[in-house]
Amino acid sequence: MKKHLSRVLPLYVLLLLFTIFATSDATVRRRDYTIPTTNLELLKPLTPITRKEPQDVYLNLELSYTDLAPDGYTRKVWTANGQYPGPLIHCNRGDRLIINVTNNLKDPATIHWHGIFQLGSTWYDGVGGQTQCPIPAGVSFIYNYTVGEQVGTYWWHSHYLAQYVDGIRGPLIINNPDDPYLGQYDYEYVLTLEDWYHVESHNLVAMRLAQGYEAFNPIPDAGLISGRGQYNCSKAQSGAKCDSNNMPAIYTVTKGKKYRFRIINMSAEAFFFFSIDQHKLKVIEVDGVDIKEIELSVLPIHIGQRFSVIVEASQDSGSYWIRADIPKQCILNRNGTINNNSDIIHNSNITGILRYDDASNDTLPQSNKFNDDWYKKLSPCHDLDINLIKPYEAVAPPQKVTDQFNISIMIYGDSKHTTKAYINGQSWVPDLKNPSIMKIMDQNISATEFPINANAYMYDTEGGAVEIVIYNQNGGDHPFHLHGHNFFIIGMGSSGSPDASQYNLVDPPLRDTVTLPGDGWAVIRYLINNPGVWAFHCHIEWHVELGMVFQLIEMQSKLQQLKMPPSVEALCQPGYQHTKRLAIPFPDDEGTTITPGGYVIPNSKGSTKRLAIPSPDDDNGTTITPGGYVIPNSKEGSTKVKRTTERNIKYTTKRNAWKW
Ligand SMILES: [Cu+2]
Repeated sequence: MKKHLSRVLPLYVLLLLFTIFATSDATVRRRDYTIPTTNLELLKPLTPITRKEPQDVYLNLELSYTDLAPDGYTRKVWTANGQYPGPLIHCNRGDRLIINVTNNLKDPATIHWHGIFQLGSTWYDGVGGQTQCPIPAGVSFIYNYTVGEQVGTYWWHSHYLAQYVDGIRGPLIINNPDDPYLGQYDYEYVLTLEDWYHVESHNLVAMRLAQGYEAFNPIPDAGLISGRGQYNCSKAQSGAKCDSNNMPAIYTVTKGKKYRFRIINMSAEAFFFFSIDQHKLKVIEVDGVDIKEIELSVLPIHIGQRFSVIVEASQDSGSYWIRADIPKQCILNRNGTINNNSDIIHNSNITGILRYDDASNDTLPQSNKFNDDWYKKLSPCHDLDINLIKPYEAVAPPQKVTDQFNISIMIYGDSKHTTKAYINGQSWVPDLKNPSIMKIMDQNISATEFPINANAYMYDTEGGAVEIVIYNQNGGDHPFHLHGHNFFIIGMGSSGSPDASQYNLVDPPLRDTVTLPGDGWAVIRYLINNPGVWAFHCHIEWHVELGMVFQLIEMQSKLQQLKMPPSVEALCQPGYQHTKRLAIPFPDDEGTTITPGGYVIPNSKGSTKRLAIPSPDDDNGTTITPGGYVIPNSKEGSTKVKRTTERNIKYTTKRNAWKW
């Protein structure tokens, strides 16, 4: 019977194909897509911000569990405001973001603002074990910082264990009122790329770290574009709620118009080659820095990296594939690798659709992938050549170095056959109950006295410059992300070792995430101007869990003179986790409205009438005014205490200050 079937089946398939084509005039019929319940706002053009003046932006992020099916497979997603991807945060240069995070999960949580410098506000950087104690379950905490002079494309995500992989992540866009490319596009879109797992991250981490496990990182089940993807439900276990006809991300364009796409890779594991069939990408921004335009047909993007590209809707009206291909070489796999039966091994070409608004929505794109020199020039899992990225305003990197560090990266199994990642021989262990910031600012402990597994590297030369030479002694590629700064990439190589005479000290790219090639190296420099505790880590989340993290303690003596907001200290109080608190209403909540995205729209009196923002210890009566002052409670007296923020720390941030 089996033999008979195998002979007859191909005939049936042929007959079926013939029927489809014969009845559809050789066009491919639209699949009867199911509309997913994911966040739709990314598929709409950004509402332009027309004001020039900075404002206070109020936002509620409520973390909770929501059953969603981003790729058609329903699972418990860890969400902010019940949405996946999380709410889009859109603000202006200079705005103050006042974000009330209410943790209604059963686990602690933190939120990190990826790429934001936190100039003078390191305690709001959101790294558990480094810049704060995690927000306990049931507790609200307000992150309150300005984005300063930064503009461009960023994102936010949980920085507690591998929580962001379960869904707590979203875009953060800072509008530039003086955007040099403003006249060159008509609309803006945000587009996120994510790999997606059906198993919750804590289970995957447990398997990855299990004794005797010597294979690779968990293989994703699917890939998503702006939170949408497809999954072959025949692979799902029986009883799963699964729909193979999940609708992909569809971006609508009007012929003749130009679109700025802000592309963010928010993955745990995946590198992507991004492209749109028959539409060239004019790259104008890399990791928050405007660059001289480069025209590409395909864009390499590793985890944590961002690009803005201008796409002109200049082709024949129709539908075109948006492609996010994961090259096979970039998902390491061998026998025994977690989830190595995943469909993504066979189909790692993730797709969305670019559709002209006058095109029929009845047909699937029939466009073909670019087949030009760019694919030959680019190597899988590696960054865009650093020699191609030229900042819009060329800025010279520091010519002299005051503090130099050599860092080597390794991954290997220890004597107990447990795989760990090592930074100069040490695997990072977070001290969640007493993070670095508390040790330094609260207990006056110098970073030189930190335990060796804190992986702390210290420099205290105000106005000096750091150089970090990172050697990758592992064969895999690692996208390293630095908090608190972006950096000049003055050299990079896939083999050999750095040669200082070859460094670009004239016009190197500025990024905050650099991919270390397997067995290669990179050399970065940046100015010492932001006192804080800054994580530097591989953004492959599984490698973070293996310990591929170190922390840079910048200007400790300055840090010790600053005063941390009491609300941050309060998170570390023993027993704090037992205090059940509900969401903190913003003070003028009478008459305000909160949008589905969590934005607080002021009442008719206007935002200037807002009096005070209660901080999480408002039980004690402490308040923070919009001016950034902490008003202590009655027990501590009513004297206004000036809060230490960037407002009373002087920095030279002028661009020409980089010249030495
Ligand atoms: Cu890594």
